[in-house]
Amino acid sequence: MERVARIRERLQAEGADVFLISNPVNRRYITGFTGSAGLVWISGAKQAILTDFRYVEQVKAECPGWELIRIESYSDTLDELIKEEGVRTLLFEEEHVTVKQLKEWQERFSSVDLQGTSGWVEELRMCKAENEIEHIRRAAQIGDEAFAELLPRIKSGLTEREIALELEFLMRKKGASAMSFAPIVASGPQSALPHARPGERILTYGDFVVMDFGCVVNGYCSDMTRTIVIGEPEEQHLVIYDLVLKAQLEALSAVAPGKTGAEVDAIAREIISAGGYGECFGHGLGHSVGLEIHESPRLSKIDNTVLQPGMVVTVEPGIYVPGFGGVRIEDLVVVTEDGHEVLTSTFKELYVVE
Ligand SMILES: [Mn+2]
Repeated sequence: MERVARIRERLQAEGADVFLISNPVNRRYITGFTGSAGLVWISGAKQAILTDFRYVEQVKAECPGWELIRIESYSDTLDELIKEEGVRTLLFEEEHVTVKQLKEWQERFSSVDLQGTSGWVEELRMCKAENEIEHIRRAAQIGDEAFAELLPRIKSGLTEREIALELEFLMRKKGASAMSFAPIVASGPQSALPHARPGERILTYGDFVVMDFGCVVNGYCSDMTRTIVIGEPEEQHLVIYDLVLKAQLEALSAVAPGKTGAEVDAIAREIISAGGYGECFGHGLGHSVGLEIHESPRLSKIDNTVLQPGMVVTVEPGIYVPGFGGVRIEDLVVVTEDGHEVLTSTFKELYVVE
């Protein structure tokens, strides 16, 4: 209940009575409830989950220590709670309440000061506890194992879609409950699009093939990317690949508590720029990963958050040359007390499909 205590401290500091959670991911993080509908009410005196008939038994099983309030109408229940607790100031998550919802609350609870907040739970989520890291570690391991099984089967003549399907199948078979996102398999000129969708393109000699994928274990995501080449690489393949790999290794080794995301990003960016491909690396170096695939802080030019132990981030520089192809290499890494631990264990030397 450490997480609720942190919310209550903040409520007190703000002089507010209630914090209302409507983001499903934050709801899960704070209460353990994995269902798809509900509100969380945290006041000084009460911590309750408001949900409907469908989730009553699930809340009882998943959320010891939480009061369950079964609703017929959320607004009616909120009205009752506001009166019961004499609420004057209610804080809500402004990124997860619609304009329509807010208008309804403002009309109905006209005596209450309704204030939007941003990032309260997301900030708590930034540093992962050991059990959260354990789930991410397992998800990363499944990604490694799936890739190791897939790799010897990749050959020219297969389509991107067939490879993506196989990756998904292997990860599910090894225990993943879902994909972190639909796997990206991008070949040849398509690999120059950082977030290409796998299509019917057939793998051909001379192609780079970028594979970016991850899976979910107990709600927690993993993320990794490897790039291979079909047939003997040419000079440009080798130059680009080596540059991305060098940038990735240098940036990865710099990940440590006390560094900022911008500092780690700059290490990779300088290497790629010095190699003459600065214009071809147009995205940030990485992002945090947890219950969601993209979390804060980011490793990017514009994020000055100081890295702390327990943060889990990706390091994924890339070079994308329109018409030719692209390379991205991505590992998942935990910031530790004295540096970092890399969760992705797949090799990074250029793999050539004969
Ligand atoms: Mn990523």
